[in-house]
Amino acid sequence: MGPELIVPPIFTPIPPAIHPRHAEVDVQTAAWAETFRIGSEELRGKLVTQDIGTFSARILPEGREEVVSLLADFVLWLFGVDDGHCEEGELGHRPGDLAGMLHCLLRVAQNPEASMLENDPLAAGLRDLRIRVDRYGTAGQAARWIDALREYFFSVVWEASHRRAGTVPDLNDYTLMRLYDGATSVVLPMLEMGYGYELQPHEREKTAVRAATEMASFIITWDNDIFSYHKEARSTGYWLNALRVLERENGLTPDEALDLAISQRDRVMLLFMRLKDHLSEQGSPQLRQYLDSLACFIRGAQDWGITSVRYTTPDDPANIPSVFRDTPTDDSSEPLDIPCVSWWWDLVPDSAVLQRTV
Ligand code: 3E9
Ligand code: MG
Ligand code: MG
Ligand code: MG
Ligand code: MG
Ligand code: MG
Repeated sequence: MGPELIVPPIFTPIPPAIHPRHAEVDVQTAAWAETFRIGSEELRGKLVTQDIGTFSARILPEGREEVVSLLADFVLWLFGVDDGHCEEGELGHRPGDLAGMLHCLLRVAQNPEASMLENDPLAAGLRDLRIRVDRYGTAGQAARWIDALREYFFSVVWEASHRRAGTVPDLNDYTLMRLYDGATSVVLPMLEMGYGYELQPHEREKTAVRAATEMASFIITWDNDIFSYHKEARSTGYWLNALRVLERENGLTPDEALDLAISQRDRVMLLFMRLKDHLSEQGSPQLRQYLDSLACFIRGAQDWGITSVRYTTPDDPANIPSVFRDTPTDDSSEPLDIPCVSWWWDLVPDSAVLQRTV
C-alpha cells in the first residue's frame, strides 16, 4: 500500500445542525438493530457503534422525533443490505441472484403481509419500517419510497456486475450509478415525512428541482468517496469509489484524483447553492423546506462522515479533517465534463452574469 492519503478540510457553505434528541435516537437505533438481528453478529456489532442515529438527527434537525428514529433505523437497515449483501456478502458477486433476493425484499416492502422470507431478519426489519412509513407518510410517499428502493436495488445489481468482473466503470457510468447506489434517493420521502408535508408532483418532478436533488446526491456520495477512501482502499475485496475511477480514467495518482474529486464536488456545491436560492425565491413553503432539508442532508453526511468510527478508528486512523473550509478550491461555473449531469449547468442563471447586472 502506498503512502496514506491526506484529506484536507472540505468546502461547505451549509451550517451544522442536529436534533436535540440525537443521543436517545442513537441508542434506540442500536436496540432496533438487536431486536431485528440486522446483519451478521459481526456486522451488527460494528453498525451499532457507528452513530447512525446521530447521522439521522443531523439530517432532520427540527423534524418529528418518530421520523428521525424511522430514518435512523432505515439507514442502519440499508447498511445491512449494502455491507451485508453487496460489499461483504456472497450475493455481491452474483448480480442475477442479488436481483432475485432484492425483488423478494421489494415484495415485502410492498406487501408486508406476503408470507415470504419469513425467517429473514432484513425482511422482518423491512416489515417494521413499512408499518412506520404508513404511519408517518401518505400513500403517495410510501409508494415513492418503494420506487426509490427499486432504483437503489437496480443500481447495486449494476455495481455487482462490475464486482464480479473486477472492472471499474468510466466516469460517466460511475456518476450515473452513484446517483442511486449511495442510497440517497431512498431517504428523500423521509425528508417530507419528517416535517409532515407532501411536495406536490408539479414541484417535485420539475426538472430543476430534480436536478437540485441529484446535485445533493452527487455531493453526498463524492464526499463519502473522499472520506471512506481509507476504509475502502484497505478492504481485501473489490471496491469502487470516485477516486479509483478518476485514477483509472485519467492516469492519476491517488493525491491527484483526490484534488480532482474535490474540485468536482466544489463546483457542484456552488451550483447547488445557486439553484437552491433561485428555486426558493419562486417555490412554495414546502419546496423551501425540502431544499433546506437537502442542505441538511449534505451537511449531516459531512459531519457524520468525518466523525463516525465507520470511517476512522483510533487503532487505524484515517487522515481526514476535523473541520471544514468556507471557500471552494475551484469556483468555476463551467459544467463538469460528465454527460449524464452536465445539463445541470443549463438550469440556473450564472451568478457572474447576475452580479454584472446589479
Ligand atoms: C453507500 O455508499 C452508502 C449507503 C447505502 C448507506 C446508507 C446511507 C444513506 C442512505 C445515506 C447516504 C449516505 C452515504 C452515501 C454515506 P458506500 O460507499 O457503500 O458507503 P460506505 O459507508 O461503505 O462508504
Ligand atoms: Mg456511538
Ligand atoms: Mg456501497
Ligand atoms: Mg460501502
Ligand atoms: Mg464509501
Ligand atoms: Mg493535494
